[in-house]
Amino acid sequence: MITLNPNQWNLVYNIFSFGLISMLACTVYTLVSQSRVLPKYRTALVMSSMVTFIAGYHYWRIFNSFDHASTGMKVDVSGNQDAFNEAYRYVDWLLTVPLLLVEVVAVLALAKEVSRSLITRLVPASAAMIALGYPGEIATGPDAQNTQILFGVLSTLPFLYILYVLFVELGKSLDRQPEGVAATIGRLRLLLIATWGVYPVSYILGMGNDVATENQFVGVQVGYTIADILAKCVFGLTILKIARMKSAAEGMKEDH
Ligand SMILES: *C/C=C(C)/C=C/C=C(C)/C=C/C1=C(C)CCCC1(C)C
Repeated sequence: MITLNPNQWNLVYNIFSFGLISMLACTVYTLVSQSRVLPKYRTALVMSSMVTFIAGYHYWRIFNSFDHASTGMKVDVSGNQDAFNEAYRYVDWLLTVPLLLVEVVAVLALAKEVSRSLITRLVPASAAMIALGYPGEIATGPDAQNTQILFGVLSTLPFLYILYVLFVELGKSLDRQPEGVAATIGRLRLLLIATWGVYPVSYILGMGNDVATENQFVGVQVGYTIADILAKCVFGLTILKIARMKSAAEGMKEDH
């Protein structure tokens, strides 16, 4: 059990609620925007809608789990049956992180074989990154920190590999893209690294032996939620913007 002060408890409660509605609003927005881009870019928008829909569902579960685990300002973080369930987050990431990478590849509309080769490397690496992070995330007890460090390092290996593929491998195919497109993709990658980089930082915030302190719990939950909103909603809106720019450049007329 940890005992939050009323401000901390309200902050966590409200940020989960904000995360939930952000995901739902983005899902609707990207869905109704389908007709504003050329058909070849619609897959990227479908991926974005799926990502925020899946995340919206999990924020609903996370929100309820927090409410359920609370008795007044006391929150059960023991990992037992009625405790706050951190697994929803990792199940969410296991599904949404590979989809986000497919979303990036889809909006680029590269040659089929290039897309396939990127996806077959990025998807397994991202699943490994999340799966390896989980044992570290849930570790508690007197030696928890060793487990957290071990799995944090293991999870960082596929993370670095993903960055390598996005920056080095993808960079090669960018040379063959028109000037404006290459610049936009460059900005998309920067947004990705800036937002994905928040996750390992939040993970480190939560490290330590025995049960997390109140400040650690709040820091980790707020950090992950803000990162999710940036990496899924803001990212999805950027994908939409790129798809619209490319559609316009390829001769699509706006009908309003
Ligand atoms: C929508 C959710 C996203 C984009 C989640 C991304 C998650 C990561 C980039 C997590 C990375 C981690 C490490 C690199 C090491 C420590 C453990 C993780 C799983 C937090």
